[in-house]
Amino acid sequence: MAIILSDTSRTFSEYLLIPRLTRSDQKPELVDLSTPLSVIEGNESPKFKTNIPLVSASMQAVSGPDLAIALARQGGLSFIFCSQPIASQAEMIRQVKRHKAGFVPSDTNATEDMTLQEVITLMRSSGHSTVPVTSDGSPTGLLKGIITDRDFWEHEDDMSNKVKQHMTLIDDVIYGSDGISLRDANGLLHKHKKECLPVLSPQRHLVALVFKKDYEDHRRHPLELLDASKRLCVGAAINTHDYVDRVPALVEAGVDVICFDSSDGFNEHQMEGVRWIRNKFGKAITLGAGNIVSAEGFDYLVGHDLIDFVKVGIGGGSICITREQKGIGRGQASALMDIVQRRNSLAKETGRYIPICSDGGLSNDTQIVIALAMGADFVMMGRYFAMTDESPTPKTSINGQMYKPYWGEGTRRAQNWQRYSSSMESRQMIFEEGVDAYVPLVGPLSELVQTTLYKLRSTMVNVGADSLSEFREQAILTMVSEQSVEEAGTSNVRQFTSNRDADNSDWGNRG
Ligand code: MZP
Repeated sequence: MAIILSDTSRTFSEYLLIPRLTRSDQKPELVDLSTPLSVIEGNESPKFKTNIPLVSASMQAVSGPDLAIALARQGGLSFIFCSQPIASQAEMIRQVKRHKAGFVPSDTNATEDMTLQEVITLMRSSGHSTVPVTSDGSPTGLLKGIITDRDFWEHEDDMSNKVKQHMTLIDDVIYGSDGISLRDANGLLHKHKKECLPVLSPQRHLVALVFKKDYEDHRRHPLELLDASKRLCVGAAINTHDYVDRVPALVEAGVDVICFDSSDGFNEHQMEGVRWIRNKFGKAITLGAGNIVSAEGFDYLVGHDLIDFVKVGIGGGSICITREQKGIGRGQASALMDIVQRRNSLAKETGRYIPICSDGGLSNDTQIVIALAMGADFVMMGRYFAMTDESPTPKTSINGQMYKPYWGEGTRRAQNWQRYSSSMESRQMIFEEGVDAYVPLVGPLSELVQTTLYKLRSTMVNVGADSLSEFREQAILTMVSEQSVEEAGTSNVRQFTSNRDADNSDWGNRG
């Protein structure tokens, strides 16, 4: 006979944290949110950690290069989706690794023989008032000079004049050499009172520009997640069908972390893939596996000491219909607590600590806080990031409200790429496990993340925790009745402003 568990599948919204002593020296801004993504042996430091416990889901509608850059600048990590050809996923990884905060490729360039009228048109269309002049008008051509809107008077000068008659010649341009640090580049801007510094190769070809206005922006991102070469970090998802070709291409492109993307990772195919990757690349690469929802699945995945972290969650995703289509899954809180307990016993017995990612189903900041208090080291989210300006989908107006399309990886729409890919044998999709939907647009990722993190830090202070590991150790959670959930909202009062709703409600209703 089937085993019937005595527990009920629980979700995060059924729990609340009980405050504990807050010390007088504690402040939200002093809380450390860094968290491991790789196994910790004894007292050793993890080989990879993020500066905040948020990662973005490996989904077409979520983790493209722009979002990966924006999230890494906040201290988190994106997993670029694998439901695309290997070459395009590797190119997205390269785009993130190429992005050098503060060093931007020049997107508006002129040639010496352009007329002032042509340059004015160029400046107006790009919105830039400083334009490098290169031998061929390309962003990497030989730099001949710089022209700005202060080098001519639109209503006084002859607009048919050539750029070369008005530009600052290369010999008088202050520039930095390729390889210069951002600190030194900013030092040159400051010393010479310049707004823009071209960075040139030894042959004086244009490499990038550094702007004074970006300096303050850079100072605003103290938690940026950088690799040893000061490039932004990025993760990638892989599947069990083409990892033999995909993983080497991703490693070559510079990926920092890889993770199997599967709705059910308690699976021999995935373990074969894990073994293959470890045989080929050793322990240097940070490798995650999942998804699982039971201690039994955890034992299977971590049994051979091959993976760095596990991902927990089946069927909880906002666009997921796996539970109703296949009857498998588990309440996210129950799954997490079961696996955390097993992970903690393993750590006690062997000194080996496996980070856990709670993946999917989080619909407000409170649930992130509860997931982390329950033992997750970090959370993966799709809908949350899909709603931001930086997600890869177009903004769409519906009845005067702005939305972004958001669809599951288990939809025909997401899986359609296989039909055009030579690396994947096209598999027929008999039924879908996800839906195609819209989510409200909430604005820049930085604003959304900063609000979430401020709330998380405040709660950690309420519990007397200075770090996420202390938060997990000190958290006392209580289950709530339906009546107490009702009590938690406003009752018997009429609100005339929507501020409170906007702050506390699910992200979809913010703003
Ligand atoms: P959410 O943050 O939108 O609630 O959930 C995102 C998670 O849902 C993903 O990280 C992934 O684990 C899961 N997902 C993605 N596509 C599907 C699907 O089509 C899905 N069923 O369940």
